[in-house]
Amino acid sequence: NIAVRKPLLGSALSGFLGQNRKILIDGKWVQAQNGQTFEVEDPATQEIIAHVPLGDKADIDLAVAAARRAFDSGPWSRMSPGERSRIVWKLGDLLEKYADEFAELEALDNGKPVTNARKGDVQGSIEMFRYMAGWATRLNGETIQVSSPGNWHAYTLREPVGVVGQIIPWNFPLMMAAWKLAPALASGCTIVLKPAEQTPLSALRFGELIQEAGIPDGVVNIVTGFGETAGAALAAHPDVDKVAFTGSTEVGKIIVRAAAGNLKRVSLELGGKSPAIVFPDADLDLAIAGTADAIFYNQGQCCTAGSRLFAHKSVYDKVVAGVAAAAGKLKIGHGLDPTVNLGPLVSKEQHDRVKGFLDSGRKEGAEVVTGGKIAGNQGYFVEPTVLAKTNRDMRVVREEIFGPVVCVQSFDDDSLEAVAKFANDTEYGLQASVWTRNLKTAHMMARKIKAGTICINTHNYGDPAWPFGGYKQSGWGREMGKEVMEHYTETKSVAARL
Ligand code: TXE
Repeated sequence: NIAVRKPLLGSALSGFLGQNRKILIDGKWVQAQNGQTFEVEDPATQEIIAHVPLGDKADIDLAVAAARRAFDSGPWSRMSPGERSRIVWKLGDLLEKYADEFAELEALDNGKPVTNARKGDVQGSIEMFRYMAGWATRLNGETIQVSSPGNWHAYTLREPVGVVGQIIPWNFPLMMAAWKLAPALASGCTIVLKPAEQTPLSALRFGELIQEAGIPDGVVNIVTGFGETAGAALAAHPDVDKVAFTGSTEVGKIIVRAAAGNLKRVSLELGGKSPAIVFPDADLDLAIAGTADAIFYNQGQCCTAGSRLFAHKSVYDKVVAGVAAAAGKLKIGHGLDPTVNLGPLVSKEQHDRVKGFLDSGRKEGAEVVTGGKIAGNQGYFVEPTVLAKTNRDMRVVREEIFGPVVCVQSFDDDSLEAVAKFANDTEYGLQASVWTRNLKTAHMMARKIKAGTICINTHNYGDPAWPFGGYKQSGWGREMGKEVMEHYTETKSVAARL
């Protein structure tokens, strides 16, 4: 009984979808050079909701040239930090003004529940611009006490890195754009943004806010298109100084190779297979609700999703039953229905992929406690699924599924070292959560787990001030916090003989 329905769109949204969409290059909305477009689909109904330009290398070349001009001679990189800060702050205000429209657009394009889109994606993006606005006026160098003999005045300057190519995924389309654009703008860089082909709409709508905020032409260019063409051209472009990428580990490696041509700076936020570990002394109500949310939020399409659930033997049965019961309470349906909390997956490709993992889990002997099948006969829905009695050798435990599917394993070893070893038995290292009432357990585990972000009695945590990124094959560098500013600036050292 899946409620696949499409509520009436607000007039602003219908207006946006009703027009032919264009891409933003040098402050102008233009067609792709080849004149072609591609279809954008509502993943709940499989209806075509928009056509957007099929940008490729020719459009990327024009966009990079515009960003280069805007960086080298435009006012942006030379504007006073205070003025830049004010404009970045304004982007947050404008997003707030149109927040409901953006939430609906995300629900329609990605499939996610509109309530989550408003509270999570859109609010998170607003906060990101406001937080990063503050960094524009805080990019200070240092005076350096050099050890050379004689009189010296030595200091460092922080300068924007230049033209940045930003390639983003489809799981949080607006928020990924905000994570990328906000620090780049605050530091004075200029940008070519390529949204994911599955979800290009909110980035194009955001381009209108870029103009409304008064950002000079060419500072932000937005080109829609496919990864192998537009994305590859951007990653390889000799006039791009840095590429920032969020997506699969497989494509992350392709980006690194492409970037090697001119040794552009690279930051990568890639896949994950994050452990959620429930100790016997955990507040079980909190742990069950939290670990269920860790995997089912955003249909499991979070890079931090708690997809490997480890429960101590003494609480294993309760945790498995509790998470399965939480799955049963989720209302599946069209993301635009405000009462829905599990929407469809983003695309047919993702649907097929997750179905393949469900078949593989069953074949390899996992116990399907609940779910286990695709849902409905229209749209890309999957039942929230709990696979119990899984083990380290199964494909479902080793590979990122990126769907609402959790693999549960039990542990009975009381040594934290041994538990950390289970948690670390993965090529990824993006996030881990530890569920316990014991402070020592919590903070010792935080040290032992090889992951860029550790959550204690919570999961999928994020905040603009909290550095975010991965160990191992989950990526290079950190987004957010003051760490991200390192990636968007170069340090220049100056020494003067007095
Ligand atoms: O990702 P891709 P896909 C994982 C998740 C998912 C899997 C596949 O496991 O099931 O990846 O998803 C652009 N040069 N994540 O195929 O291809 C592409 O156009 C330059 C985790 O959709 O990595 C899009 O803009 N760019 C992840 C972006 O890369 C290229 C979120 C991401 O797409 C390119 C998404 C190329 N050769 C998927 N090929 C996370 N970390 O959150 C593709 N792109």
